[in-house]
Amino acid sequence: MRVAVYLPAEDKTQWWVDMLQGLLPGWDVIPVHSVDDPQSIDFAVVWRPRTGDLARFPNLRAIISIGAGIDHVLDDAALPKGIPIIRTVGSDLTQRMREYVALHVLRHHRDMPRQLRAQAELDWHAIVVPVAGRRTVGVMGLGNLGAVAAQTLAGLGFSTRGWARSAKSIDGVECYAGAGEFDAFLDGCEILVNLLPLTDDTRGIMDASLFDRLPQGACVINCARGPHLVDGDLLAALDSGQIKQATLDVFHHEPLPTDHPFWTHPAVTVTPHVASQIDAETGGQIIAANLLEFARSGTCADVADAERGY
Ligand code: NDP
Ligand code: OXD
Repeated sequence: MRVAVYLPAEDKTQWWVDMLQGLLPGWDVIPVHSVDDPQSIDFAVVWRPRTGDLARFPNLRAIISIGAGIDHVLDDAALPKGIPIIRTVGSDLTQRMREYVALHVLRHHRDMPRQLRAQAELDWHAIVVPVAGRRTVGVMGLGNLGAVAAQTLAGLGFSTRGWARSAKSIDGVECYAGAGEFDAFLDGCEILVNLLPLTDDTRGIMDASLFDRLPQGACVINCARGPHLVDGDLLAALDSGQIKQATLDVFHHEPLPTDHPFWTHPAVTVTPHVASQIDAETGGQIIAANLLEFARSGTCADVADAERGY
């Protein structure tokens, strides 16, 4: 079997090539830029492939996304149709996201930014917030990551809601489904976490109309994809006080351009797409196992639904 690997940084591509080669003895793993016989490629392992890279391989059996999202693959305007896309998921990823969501929800809940400002001003300023059970938090997206995040928040005692496309039942989480229940889900949500996949239906979902449906002073956390958020609408909502604080891990352009107002906004916390970056060695093992399973059986558990977009 021959595998072509592409990541935007060449040194990272070589690192993944070496690691996967070690995990797949007898296979041939090469960087996309070294492929001289495109017909021979069976699998492509990619993160943000360049337009047309994948279309070069006429005998491709599957595309492997180095990550849970497949939007970066579907973005390729020349993507060959009908090739299975396998996402990379696992307990390492869900655990990291669980930690990130708990950290930032608790930070907003306890108003840590205000508390830290008080310390900087040598101000003994006691902030007493409602107990978690009186704080309503909502998670948009109840898949691999969102369901675990919601369970974690419920476990911390928050009044927790979740929203997905289809109906769910998660212990301790009030679940809402579909566009028809979106308003009810948002109504009263004081801290909102986004864990949706980026699709035509969800692009721009975090806009002025969503912010207006949250209670005044709500906090938002975007750890899914940058284009879920309308940046200008968030800045306006922060300026008006409709939104009090935002934690953003993902952006329209990554790295976030140095002149972007989010970097210096006092009510915005920026993290560099690290909410849940899978440990590369664990990710490599998952990818190798998926490749072996797909080569053996023609499918594997982590094949995404490209039509649906996730
Ligand atoms: P899943 O595919 O497992 O789950 C997606 C969830 O979103 C499902 O519950 C789905 O509903 C719901 N959903 C999809 N479309 C809609 C819609 N139109 N309306 C309501 N709900 C919808 O995804 P994961 O949990 O694995 O990952 C989510 C996203 O997180 C990824 O796509 C990626 O963009 C991002 N991510 C970010 C990382 C980071 O470090 N910042 C790391 C990893 C992922 P249903 O269950 O009904 O289908
Ligand atoms: C992913 C990501 O999709 O890292 O896994 O964002």
